[in-house]
Amino acid sequence: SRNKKIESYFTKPGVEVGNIGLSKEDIKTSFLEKLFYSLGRIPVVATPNDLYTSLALAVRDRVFRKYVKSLEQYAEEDARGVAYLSAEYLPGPHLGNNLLNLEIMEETREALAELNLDLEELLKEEVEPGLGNGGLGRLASCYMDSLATLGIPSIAYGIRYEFGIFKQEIKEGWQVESTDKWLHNGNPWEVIRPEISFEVKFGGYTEHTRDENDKLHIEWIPGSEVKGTAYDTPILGYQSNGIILRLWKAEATESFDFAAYNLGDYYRAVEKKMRSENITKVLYPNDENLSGKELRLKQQYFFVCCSLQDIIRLHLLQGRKLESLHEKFTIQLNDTHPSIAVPELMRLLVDVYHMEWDAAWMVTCKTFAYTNHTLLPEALERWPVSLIRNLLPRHLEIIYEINSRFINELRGHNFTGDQISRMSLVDESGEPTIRMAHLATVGSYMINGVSALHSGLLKKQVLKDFAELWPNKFTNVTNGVTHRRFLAVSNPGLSALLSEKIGKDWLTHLDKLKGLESYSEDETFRRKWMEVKLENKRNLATQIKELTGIDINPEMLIDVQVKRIHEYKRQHLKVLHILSLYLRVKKEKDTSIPPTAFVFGGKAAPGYFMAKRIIKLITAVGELINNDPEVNKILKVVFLPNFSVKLAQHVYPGADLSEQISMAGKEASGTGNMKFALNGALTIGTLDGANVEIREEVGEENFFLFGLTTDEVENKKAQGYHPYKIYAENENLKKVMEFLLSDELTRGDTELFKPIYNNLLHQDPYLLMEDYQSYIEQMENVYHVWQDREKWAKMSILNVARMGKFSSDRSIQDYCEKIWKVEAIKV
Ligand code: 8GP
Repeated sequence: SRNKKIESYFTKPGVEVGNIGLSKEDIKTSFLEKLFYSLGRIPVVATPNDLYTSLALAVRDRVFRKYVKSLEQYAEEDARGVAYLSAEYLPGPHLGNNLLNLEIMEETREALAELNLDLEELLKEEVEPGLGNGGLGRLASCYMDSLATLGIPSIAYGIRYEFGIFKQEIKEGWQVESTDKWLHNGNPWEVIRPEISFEVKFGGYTEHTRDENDKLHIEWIPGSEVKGTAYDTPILGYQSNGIILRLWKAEATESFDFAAYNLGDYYRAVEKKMRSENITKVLYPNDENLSGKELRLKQQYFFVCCSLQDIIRLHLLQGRKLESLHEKFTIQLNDTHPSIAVPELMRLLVDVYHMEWDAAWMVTCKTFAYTNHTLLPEALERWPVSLIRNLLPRHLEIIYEINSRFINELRGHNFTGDQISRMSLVDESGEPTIRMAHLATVGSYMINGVSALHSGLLKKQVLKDFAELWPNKFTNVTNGVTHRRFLAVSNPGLSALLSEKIGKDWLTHLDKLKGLESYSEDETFRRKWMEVKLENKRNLATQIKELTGIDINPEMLIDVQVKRIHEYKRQHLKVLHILSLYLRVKKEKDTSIPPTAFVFGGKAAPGYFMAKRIIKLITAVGELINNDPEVNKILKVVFLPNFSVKLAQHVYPGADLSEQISMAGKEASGTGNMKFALNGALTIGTLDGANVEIREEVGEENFFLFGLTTDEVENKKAQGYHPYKIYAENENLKKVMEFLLSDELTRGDTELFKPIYNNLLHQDPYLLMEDYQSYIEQMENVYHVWQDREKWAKMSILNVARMGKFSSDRSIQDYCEKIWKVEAIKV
């Protein structure tokens, strides 16, 4: 009856609880109410953070209002839903996005202006949650935006890291890391749910006993326990529903101190508490590389265990049986990081809920689906058997049981011994390890890669034998990005121009951009297009000045490569090109090169030696070029420190050229490539990841292609690759390479770039030497087109017009149709 009463508030037409109106006056009143009554502040003493927090709280009320509405409806319809499990999220700042989605950007701006406040200033105050490393985490957040917008019943689970991805500073040209204290000023977007908390066990041993009927019972006697508590952040869709991002924080269990306190050992009790809380202290900053650390496995199990218990709680709350879990929930594994969920669900069903193994296995493999995000061998997760035995003894038994049944099945299919040992969940070639990608594959009903090329390679390489066994379990879902954040919010100039020409439908149907194509022939439109771009370039130049002190002339060609620093992404190939230009200007007095600003940004994993050297190389080239009056009118080199979603939102709109130059076969998809093109940058790139599909969509004549294809790379490597030979035969490349060791660049420290030099000359695993010449030539072509601004503008318009496919709305629709079989419920 309590519920009925509350519901009646929502169902009575026109009746609202509290002040959640959307008019300027409503927003102003709410804002002041929050300042006075939630924060206890008056305007004269309010700090910028107080003002930002008040606005955020006022907006959050409106977001929650949408969320509770959707919740009501989802519950009523008893709909099938999605649980998204990801160890990483990179939501970016919430405020601007929520204002867009509530359609109150202008009302809010005006409300604040009447109070003599500037919305832009308050937006700057927000510290974003850096709870991810890069592509994978940002993708998860784009998908939340689309899940909410499309009205897909869903919930996303993850870890509430107290310290997110480290803060990057550049000191004397080197990356220096410091902790990211994103919660320092409080977090107005989250709500703690003290009563949604679960216990998570670690260590200990298992006890096997038989009852009077000879039925086996297995009990896990843990060595320690922690508690996970839910922190909810509502994520709003455009003009529509909201969904919840539920992040778990580790705490000590109530009983943590019991024994120790009784013994009067206060310090030991507190130490135990601290150890529990350590689990969610910090995000591992490795992108596409393993840390192999015990704490990382603890994090993975911790959040998976809490999330599965929560899913089961929600399922049972609706009065359903566990046997139907897979009918009501599908659980998406964002890479293998949450793949311990497979044995964990088995443990819950069999040990805790006493289901028979076969029935439990049926439910489990119909519940999970797995997305692979990388083929890099160093990123494929493997955990030592010994580590799992110590930390999760019961799970190891379950994994062995799954494996032995799986191997029996393979024998039944007449697989050879070789194939079986390749496919086994346990790799026994060295120290025994569990192959998490195999575990995820065996435990899932569908497996997908993130671009057409990558999904194909997944079936040819990493999961080849599995694809032969279960061809129908494999599919592709090409990544997408939310154009609402990455175009509507971050590029208001271009958005306004688009809406003026083709209306606002593109906000929910990105393929409507097609309507723009014909305007590429319209001279007046092209002029407006270029004006908008120039304005965005001015904005970017201002950011660059603020962050680095470097002056950029906004008229220059702005050529950008922002992404994690990794050898396979080949930031150093870009550097070789820049050096070739430098030598032309400096030594050959060539003044024909169009003025260009080369902008880099991205973090290197703190333990990744080569990546950190590459940053130093970029900044050293920058020092040399930016301070040389003979060169710096033509060339500028910038390294933007601490690349983040917030900074990215300034970068994409201001770019002319997007660098997507990874070695073919290595970049699973890429999503930055989509964000650039959506903002009118042209792409120079290889046939890698989603570049292939972007080029297909925008037309090959509107894309600057270079480099070997995946097949050519494979053949080259198979034949024996000799980078030194290429170097020796290319005079220009030779000069550029030798310059890496020059005093001019290294200021006498000739060892500085030797590791890069030697690596490229003698190993060159990512074929920079091979692709160098074709890259240089294609860059010449870029310059050639750039001289003809009308043509450039035409190509830019066509790029934007043809980006419809790369909305994350389309990706989520694909997931719904090809994998989840979930339907939208619009509120
Ligand atoms: C990335 C891929 O490298 C990128 O090509 C793709 O667009 C993106 O995932 C989204 O699918 N992979 C990762 O970010 C990754 O594997 N990160 C894990 C270690 C954190």
